[in-house]
Amino acid sequence: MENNTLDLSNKNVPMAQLKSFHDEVTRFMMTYKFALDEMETKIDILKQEFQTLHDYSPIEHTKSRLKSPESIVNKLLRKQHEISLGSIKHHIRDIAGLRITCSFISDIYKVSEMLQKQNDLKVLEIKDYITSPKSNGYRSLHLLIEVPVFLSDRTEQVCVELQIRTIAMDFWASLEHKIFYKYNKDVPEELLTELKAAADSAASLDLQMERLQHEVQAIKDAHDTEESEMLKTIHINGQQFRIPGTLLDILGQR
Ligand code: 0O2
Repeated sequence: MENNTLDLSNKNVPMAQLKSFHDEVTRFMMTYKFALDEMETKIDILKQEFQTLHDYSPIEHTKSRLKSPESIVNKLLRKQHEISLGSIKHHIRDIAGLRITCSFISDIYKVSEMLQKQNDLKVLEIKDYITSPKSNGYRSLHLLIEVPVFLSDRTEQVCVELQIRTIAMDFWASLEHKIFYKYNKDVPEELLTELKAAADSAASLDLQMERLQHEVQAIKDAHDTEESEMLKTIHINGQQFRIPGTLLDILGQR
């Protein structure tokens, strides 16, 4: 083992070397967990702030996951890269994954913009599978983000993959994922066609919900304007009061 590279073909790796590699991997994986913790805190802050100020949050829920060492090694082998920590850091950018589920498509872009504005985060890549869905119907907004993780003796820039999607997109993707693995990635053609049709239905449901949300918002805005126009400000003994204009009419103070 040199430069944290483990030679998988060598069946006689000394125990001490294996232990040292294990410790290195554990420290390495911890930085991804910390990056996820930071991102989850950021999302939670946005969620709470929105909920408090607007009585509504664009974020429904989040789910994080760390890629298992087994899937990391499998991905490296599949892509024919060397098995080392440097190689993992360089080639596997979805070790830390955070999925954010929103109610509406517009919320996805709202959340993405809010995160892009945070100046401690660096956006490395954006893949918009909503404006350009994959051929199987997969839709989601992917952001590859570098998060600074402040450790005791250094700061590590750690990559986190964000997938932001609606509830309908998430429902479709989790079912498609299950089917894909059930058929060992060899899904029958007719099922693929049905899955594509289901993805299109989910997309049109998202559009319909977005339209409904705009209508509800317009009604609420009109109602709020009407209410605020009806309230008048009066001053009594230096103090300011907001009371309905009709009451002022009755009191003859208008
Ligand atoms: P898991 O188990 O969710 O982690 P790469 O990451 O380099 O292998 P690529 O194509 O550059 O591949 O990445 P991309 O397109 O950003 O997609 C990576 C992740 O998005 C996948 O991770 C899935 O989580 C999700 N994804 C992408 N396409 C599909 C799809 O067609 N169906 C579903 N259900 N999910 C998809 P993993 O590692 O494949 O899986």
